[in-house]
Amino acid sequence: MSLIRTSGFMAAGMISILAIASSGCIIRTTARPAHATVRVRTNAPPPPQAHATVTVQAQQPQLASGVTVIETSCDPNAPEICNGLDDNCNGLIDEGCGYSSGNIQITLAWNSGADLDLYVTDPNGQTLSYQNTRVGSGGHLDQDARGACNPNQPNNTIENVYWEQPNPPNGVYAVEVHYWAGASCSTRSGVTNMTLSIAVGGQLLGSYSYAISPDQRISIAQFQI
Ligand SMILES: [Ca+2]
Ligand SMILES: [Ca+2]
Ligand SMILES: [Ca+2]
Repeated sequence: MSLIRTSGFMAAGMISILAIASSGCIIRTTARPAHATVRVRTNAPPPPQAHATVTVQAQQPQLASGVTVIETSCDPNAPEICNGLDDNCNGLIDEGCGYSSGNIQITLAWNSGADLDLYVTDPNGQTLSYQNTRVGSGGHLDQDARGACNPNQPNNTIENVYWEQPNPPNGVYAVEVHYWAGASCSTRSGVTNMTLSIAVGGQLLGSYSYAISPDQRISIAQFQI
């Protein structure tokens, strides 16, 4: 077991959120405190160094207009529903919904018939999306939704990315969302409320809410491990 405490942005073992946000949750209205520290126990299987512990430090988020941080009320007895949030506060987003968690999980959910697309770029510069569902670092987009407005699938307003590798590469992960505007079946939904949640090492780093417009592409968050 090792304990790594870091303060520099590029230091190994640190995860920093450069998320766009103010606060909320059931919605706070003030910014997430800078330098909040969260301890994460990785759930990587042995060996080596099973159950290594790292300290995660969130830096001052970079805020963008219109984005809020969602803070779910933490109830371990709550039912986990398929909504892009960690309802039961166990660090896994939507477990049991047919898509996977891992040492990195990023889940997008929305509430209209629009076709939103999740993009996650790994530290190697490879981007996961519906067009490229696996990358060499172990990332996998295992839940794609509303492709060309397809309504015939479970959880058809949720997209999910996770890392199958127990030890994803260190570096910066960048998360973007695009509102596909290639057909009226998508754009007629107009401005759409979406939620993005990120978990690393079995710890929820944050959930973010944003109202996205047709054809908009937004960089929601970057984090570093
Ligand atoms: Ca959960
Ligand atoms: Ca949930
Ligand atoms: Ca989609």
